[in-house]
Amino acid sequence: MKVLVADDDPGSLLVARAAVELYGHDCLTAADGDEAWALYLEHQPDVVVTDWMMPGMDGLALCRAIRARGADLYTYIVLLTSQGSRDDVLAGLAAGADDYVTKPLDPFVLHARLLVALRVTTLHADLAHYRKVLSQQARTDPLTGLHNRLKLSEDLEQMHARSQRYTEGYCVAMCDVDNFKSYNDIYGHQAGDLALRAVAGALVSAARKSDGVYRYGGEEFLLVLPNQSQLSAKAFMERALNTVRGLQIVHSGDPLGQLTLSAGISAFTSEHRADADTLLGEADAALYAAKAAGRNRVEL
Ligand code: GH3
Ligand code: MG
Ligand code: MG
Ligand code: MG
Repeated sequence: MKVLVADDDPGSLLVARAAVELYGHDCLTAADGDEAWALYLEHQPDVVVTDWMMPGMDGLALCRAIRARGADLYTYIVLLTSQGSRDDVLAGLAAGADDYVTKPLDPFVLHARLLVALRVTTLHADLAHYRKVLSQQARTDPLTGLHNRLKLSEDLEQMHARSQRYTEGYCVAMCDVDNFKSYNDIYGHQAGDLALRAVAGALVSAARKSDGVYRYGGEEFLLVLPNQSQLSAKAFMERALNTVRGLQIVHSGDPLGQLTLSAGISAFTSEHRADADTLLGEADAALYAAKAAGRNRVEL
């Protein structure tokens, strides 16, 4: 572990450093609270062992500053206190310290505390990792690997807020696979799943990095296209539909003999400052029009 020791008494600092290094940890030292805080920010140590009374920022203020950051990784804090100061101990733990050792420091006692510190920081790192994995999983569609509706609603909210502020336009495109029920009926659901994955991949490959591609529902996909006019979005979606046709997925139940996509587009512009739900409704209506006009096309 990386351990930061802060103490204004050079003798105590030496003893603490020797103990930390004896038990195989890396040690950083600070001669006062301000230096400790600067080193903390720079090096993100796993453990901080800090004296209470120091010039400048004292140990308690250091504890509070570390806890106030609420960083993803947990810093285990051990307070160095003088003997017989029971109130200090309570105040220190209340300020955010996890444990305390009394001075003069016994290297073995610090070693014992660092064992606990390792267990606690490892546990916190695991939790942070699982939180991240779960958060990603909750926003991902398992079949296609695309973003799902939860992520869409979050992204749309952000996109909308930004557009309101800077009056940047953006478009949403609702896509739906044509005659997909009969594709499943003819080729089976497993083949249907594979086709959906291929379509998702084609849409991603057609999209720019800043575009968002989401699985909206069963065989429905939604694209969020920032900084596009309705016309440029239409040209873009026509290319995307072409990319899907380029997959050449044979579909005997489709008039064209292959799997195709229909799309409807709606735009947020300075003249049409509709909220996200309205835009989705308009894109859906345009999609319906594309279906009614014969499928395999884009409508505004
Ligand atoms: P249209 O051209 O009007 O869109 O006709 P359609 O047959 O595609 O429309 P419909 O809504 O009747 O059918 C959608 C089909 O998509 C029905 C459903 O079984 C299928 N589907 C939805 N989600 C999945 C999925 O995850 N996997 C598979 N294999 N099929 C799915
Ligand atoms: Mg001191
Ligand atoms: Mg559908
Ligand atoms: Mg369909």
